[in-house]
Amino acid sequence: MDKSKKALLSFAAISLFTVAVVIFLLFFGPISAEYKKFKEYKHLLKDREMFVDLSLTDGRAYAIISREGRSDHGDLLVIFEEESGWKRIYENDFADLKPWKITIADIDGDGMQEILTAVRKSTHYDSREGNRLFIFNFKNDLLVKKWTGSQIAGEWKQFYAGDFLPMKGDELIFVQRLPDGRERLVIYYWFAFGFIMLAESDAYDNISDLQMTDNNLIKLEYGNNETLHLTVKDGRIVAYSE
Ligand SMILES: [Ca+2]
Repeated sequence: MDKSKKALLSFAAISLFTVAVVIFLLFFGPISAEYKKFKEYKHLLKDREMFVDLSLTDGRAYAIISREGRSDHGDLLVIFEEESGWKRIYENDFADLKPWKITIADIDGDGMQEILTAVRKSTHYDSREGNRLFIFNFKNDLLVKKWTGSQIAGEWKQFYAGDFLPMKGDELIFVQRLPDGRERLVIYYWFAFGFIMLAESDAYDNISDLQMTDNNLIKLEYGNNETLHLTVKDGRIVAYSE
């Protein structure tokens, strides 16, 4: 084979490889972090159990697990602790609640972490099945209910917790569904015994993710891979401009 053919072949091979990598990253990039985490901790599971969500903090792993191996919601809340190897230190049957998200935050800023779970259920006030927030503390080896809300943020599809505003404790951001199919962000903070709404945003199409990136800064992903930086100002969540 002459030199130019060889060069052409290796060029083709490199191009093909690059295209394959780009396609792989496009399709599997966004889910890989979560998938990797589930895979890394898979050895903690028994039988047909599968992680629905997993939150790691301070030597503990808080998990929503499905005993039947389904991924849309779980039926068990499990806490693992690392002390010369991981141990399952607590579990609670959540079968009636259809839990699908777990995250750890200190909502009231007292130094004790809260366990925040998104569950899917109907309530006394609303017979339709919808997303609700349940908040617990894990105290003296028991799960203690701190707050359960049927009336927060109306109809919502996702929530995030993080400390990006000056008030005490972590704030909550809900992605609220509006009657016209669009979505908006609503921020709540803890005061005394419950949550107070702080601010809401304009409506956007298909909010897919957000990060609280800095002091009073939210990076929003919405629509067709669009990104926007938002900030809280005078009770509104508005576009950030420098
Ligand atoms: Ca707390």
